[in-house]
Amino acid sequence: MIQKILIANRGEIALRIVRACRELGIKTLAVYSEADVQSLHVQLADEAICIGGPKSTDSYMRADRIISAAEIADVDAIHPGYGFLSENSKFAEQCASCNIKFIGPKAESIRMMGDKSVAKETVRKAGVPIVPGSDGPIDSEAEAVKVGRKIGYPIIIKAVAGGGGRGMRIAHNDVSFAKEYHIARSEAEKSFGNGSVYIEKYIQNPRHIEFQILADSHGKVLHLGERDCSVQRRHQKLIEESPSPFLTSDLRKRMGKAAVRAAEAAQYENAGTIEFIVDARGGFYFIEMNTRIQVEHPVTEEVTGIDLIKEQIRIAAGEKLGLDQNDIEYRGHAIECRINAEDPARNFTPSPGTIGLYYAPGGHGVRVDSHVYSGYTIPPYYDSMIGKLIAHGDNRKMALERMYRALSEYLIRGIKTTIPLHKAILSDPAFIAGKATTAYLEEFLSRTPPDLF
Ligand code: MV4
Repeated sequence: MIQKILIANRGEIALRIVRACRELGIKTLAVYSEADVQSLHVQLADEAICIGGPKSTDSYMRADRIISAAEIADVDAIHPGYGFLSENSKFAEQCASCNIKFIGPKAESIRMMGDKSVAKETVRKAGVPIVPGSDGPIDSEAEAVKVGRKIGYPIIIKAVAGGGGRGMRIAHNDVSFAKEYHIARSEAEKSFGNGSVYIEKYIQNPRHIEFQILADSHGKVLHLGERDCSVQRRHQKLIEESPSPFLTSDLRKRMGKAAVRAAEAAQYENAGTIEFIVDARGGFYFIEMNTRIQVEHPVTEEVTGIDLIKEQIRIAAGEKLGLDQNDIEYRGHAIECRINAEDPARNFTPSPGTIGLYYAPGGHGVRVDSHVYSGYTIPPYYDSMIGKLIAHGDNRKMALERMYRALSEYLIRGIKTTIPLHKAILSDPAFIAGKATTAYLEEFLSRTPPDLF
């Protein structure tokens, strides 16, 4: 039985978890930094403990302080949200050794999927398609060039400990490849304390399509369909939607089966995401698994009607999934726009500060997940996402129209936000036609005068 949960996060996801717990009758403990006293999740949780200074390395990253708070308040479980300690296998282990349930996969699954090269090899053995490349890490320039010639250019070099696009380099010939190989190694060493890299054929302008997984502790693994996350800038997603306008029902079936096989190969438990890149011809390739709940999970919730945070908690409590794969029904279309405190017309410079008037949209098919309100001050210490606007409709056209309507109602005064950019994208024929690949946003920005957003 889980009676009380510590929420080891901040912002909208902390509030999202408080809300799920309330509905389940579970008590909540918020932990917060000195910069987050005003946050709605601190106000709405049953209890709150300040765990340190504003910087996340002094608070939300401090496993020792979080576990101390958990012991003091006598919680049964910790929900890590996304980011911070959510994919830290040592933290998951520490929770287990203190007899606190970590609401997420076993430490061993986190560790295995955290090594992107081991993850690839694990799912390959289970029959999941991967991008052609090196078998495991590459340890010398000579080996790099040899394997590079075999797979052919362009080639992408990725850090074994990377993920989410961090520490990737692209090379187009032997000369640049040798150079990029050394740069990638030293960057990986600096960023992750692990200089190990692997290489893959570089798939140009793919779509980024991921499958939501739920797996219980009794061995049942389900997928809940896909999210198309192709609209992104420097690996920060801006818009996500489900279903993907690119997938045929045949491709969706094959990718869904592959996603389930990938999770089974990792002996996965709880909510997770299998990331694929999909080329123009419909070839799909596993690239990595995210062993956490993701920012864009509401898109799947709106289409399937399944509350993913509640499912995470039930799974952690040892309950069996109540559904079979065939019971999952997909209704209509959902789209999410990330609302960031940034100025898109000034190269997305962060725009922290105090919100004056705040008015959030509502009405049929509109959902706002945000921890902010009129008079709230956005601290400069964390990432700039201040909320998510999600629209659901019977089909893609209706969801896009509803999203545009909701964006037009959304008032956030006093700071710059991505709202005007979203309105411009939702008016763009290429986006409306469902043609966006991962190259889309940059191309859109280069042909659109900034005064239009
Ligand atoms: C790739 C790729 C093309 N070819 N791998 C980006 C995030 C990380 N999860 C893996 N990513 C990619 N891996 C191969 N072999 C393209 C991406 C990619 C991407 C690359 C450059 C610019 C934007 C991108 C957006 C999504 C995915």
